[in-house]
Amino acid sequence: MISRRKFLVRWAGAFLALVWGMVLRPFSKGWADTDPFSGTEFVGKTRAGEHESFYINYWKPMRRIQPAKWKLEVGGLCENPGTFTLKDILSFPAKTRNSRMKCVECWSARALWQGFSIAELEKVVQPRPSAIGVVFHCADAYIEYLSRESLLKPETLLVYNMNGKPLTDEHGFPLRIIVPFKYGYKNPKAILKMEYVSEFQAGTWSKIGAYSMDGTILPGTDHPLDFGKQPRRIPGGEILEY
Ligand SMILES: Nc1nc2c(c(=O)[nH]1)N[C@H]1C(S)=C(S)[C@@H](COP(=O)(O)O)O[C@H]1N2
Ligand SMILES: [Mo]
Repeated sequence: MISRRKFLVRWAGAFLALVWGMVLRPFSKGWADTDPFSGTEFVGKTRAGEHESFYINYWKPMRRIQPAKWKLEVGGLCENPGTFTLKDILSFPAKTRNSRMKCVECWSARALWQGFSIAELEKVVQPRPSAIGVVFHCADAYIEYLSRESLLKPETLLVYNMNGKPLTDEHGFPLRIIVPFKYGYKNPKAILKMEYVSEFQAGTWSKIGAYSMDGTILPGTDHPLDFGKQPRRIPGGEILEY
């Protein structure tokens, strides 16, 4: 019940943003602000999320994002940089994929993710040939880099729904990326900006932890939360076995 209510509240927010943009904004010049956050409530690292088989990880406590004010900014090395509202995002052809997210700190969990391919976004923004990757800037000041090669793989999606419902703030509302063959730290949440760049950049987590900058899942042992943390061997790459 709660999630249904949240769902309605969120998309009602997006609708209000549209009305605001079309009808009210022209009459309120100078008043509109671009801060996508609301209030003083913070989202942080927790082990008690709404999707019980997931832990929640945020680098820094993050103020909740207000759907009506959020826009995805896409810029850097592209011919046609722009901003996208929630409504714009939802109008891309939807794709759904069931995949496991594997955190480098032992745990993993599986979910059904819905979103769209980066190729659809690129049709609009038209990255320059010199753009080899994207730096993602997130609402908690987290930064992560992904090569365009990884971004354009069919298993990679920009995601707004998790298990059939809009992402919760905890899991990265309104938009995150799922790259199932890379560790969780290469799956940035609560994305504010995508910047097309010509050079690799180290992400937040690979700078603070002793983990690879590339983030491809290595062979080893996994402790899936949805299987009671029972250890399982993994061969490396996306976990397809369970
Ligand atoms: N913005 C942001 N995205 C992030 C992180 C973060 O700290 N900030 N942590 C990453 C890490 S280390 C993991 S394991 C996953 C966890 O995803 P979840 O919180 O939805 O379970 O988010 C990734 N995306
Ligand atoms: Mo992680």
